[in-house]
Amino acid sequence: MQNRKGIDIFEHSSNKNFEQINTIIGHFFNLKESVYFKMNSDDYRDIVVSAQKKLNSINIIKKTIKNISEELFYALDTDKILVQSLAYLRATRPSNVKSGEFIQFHRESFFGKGMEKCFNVWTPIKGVSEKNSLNIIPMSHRIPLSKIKLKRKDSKFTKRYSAGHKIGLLYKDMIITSGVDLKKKTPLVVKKNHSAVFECNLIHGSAENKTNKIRFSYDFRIIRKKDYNKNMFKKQNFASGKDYFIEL
Ligand SMILES: O=C(O)CCC(=O)C(=O)O
Ligand SMILES: [Fe+2]
Repeated sequence: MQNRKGIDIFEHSSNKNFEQINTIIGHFFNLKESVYFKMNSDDYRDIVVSAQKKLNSINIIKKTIKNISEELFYALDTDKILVQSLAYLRATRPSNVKSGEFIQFHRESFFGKGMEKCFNVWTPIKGVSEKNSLNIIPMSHRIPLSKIKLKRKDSKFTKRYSAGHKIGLLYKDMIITSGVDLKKKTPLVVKKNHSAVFECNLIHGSAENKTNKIRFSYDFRIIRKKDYNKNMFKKQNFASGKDYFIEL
């Protein structure tokens, strides 16, 4: 982003996408919420994987970019971008019924080389409020990586190559132990029909769901072509089976 805060919020030029997304959510989550609250993690995550597949089959990334392209390309100062080959659907249950369905505070570069220059496109769908939204640490994109101390830990909730891994949950947690004042966390409030776009270096996460409804949102990453170096992304994206970043 060209602005100081490393974050911008863009309104979609049409709400047709949201209608389609809500139909998909309604189709895959057609039972009473209490049924999902009782489900074990494997069964629940399989449903999220299926809904995520459907969401990607309607080209949700392309449609989202199209809807915000005017402001986005202006902010990035280019329309030459690559996009993640798959969007993650987040369907986080209330934390009093299930834990381990949100990601701790992080930068994308904690998990993969080359991600320092990317941007997150994060879009709420349903049931998102300041009580369960993604949190950000304002201005944290300016903290040099060398100042941040991390502890790596196997996840208690998610195994590698599992359904959880497919929906973007981590099989290894990276816990920030110093260098960032996590007390400064602020909920990212994004209105209906809007997407937040923020620098991947802006520390974000900890979207624990303190409401009694499932929180639905989707997200993907983009990068300017000039900042992309294919050699940095040797691994394929496990969930899509494709390169991490692809042409729009
Ligand atoms: O929505 C979430 O819980 C995580 C989102 C995230 O980490 C991202 O968009 O990069
Ligand atoms: Fe993230």
